[in-house]
Amino acid sequence: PRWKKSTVVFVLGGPGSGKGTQCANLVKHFSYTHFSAGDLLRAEIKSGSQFGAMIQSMIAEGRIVPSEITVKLLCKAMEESGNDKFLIDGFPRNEENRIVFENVAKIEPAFVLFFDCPEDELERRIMSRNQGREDDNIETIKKRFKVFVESTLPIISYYESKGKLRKINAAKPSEEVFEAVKVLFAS
Ligand code: UP5
Ligand code: MG
Repeated sequence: PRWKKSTVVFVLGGPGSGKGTQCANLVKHFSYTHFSAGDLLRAEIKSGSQFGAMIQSMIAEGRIVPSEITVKLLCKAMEESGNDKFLIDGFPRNEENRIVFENVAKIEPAFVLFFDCPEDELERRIMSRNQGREDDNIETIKKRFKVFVESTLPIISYYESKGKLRKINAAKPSEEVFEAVKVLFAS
């Protein structure tokens, strides 16, 4: 399929770091299609899939859903999109995610955006939004932070060691963050 030769940018950062916000900004200026792995998983729960209950309980605990499920959803979304440039937001979250994606999709990211932001600011942002997400409560937020530090930070270091990491200070106002992000796509 056409998407196998696609350009992929992974968008990583702690919970509430602005991945979704900045991807929404990017698609207005550049010809990328945005997929949030978390959004795809939440849609899978709503669709009545056989894995729905399992996915739901894992998200409620801030745990990382098995790679096979997430990678399948991402590949299906890419295939159906008709585009060949993708922002993949919130994935890969651990080494297993990264390896399964590489093996199944056979795509290496062009680069990896990392939205760096202190935990207290992330907590403020998540607690002050009201989107009805089941994982937006203080207990689950703490678990999401812990999983981010233990499982996702090593992935970020991996891409840094490969020279693929583009680190952005995400603690600034959204417009300023976007100015820094835009530059990376303009070149
Ligand atoms: N906001 C944004 N930018 C701001 C700024 N610069 N200044 C001030 N406020 C800012 O933003 C969060 C909030 O902050 C919003 O109210 C926004 O207006 C404001 P948002 O853009 O939504 O941040 P984002 O990083 O997208 O936050 P999100 O909560 O979506 O991140 P998570 O990584 O926690 O959530 P995700 O949906 O990716 O994953 C949820 C769960 O799904 C995971 O915990 C896991 O259980 C599961 N999952 C997997 O298992 N595998 C996957 O591959 C992906 C997810
Ligand atoms: Mg998001």
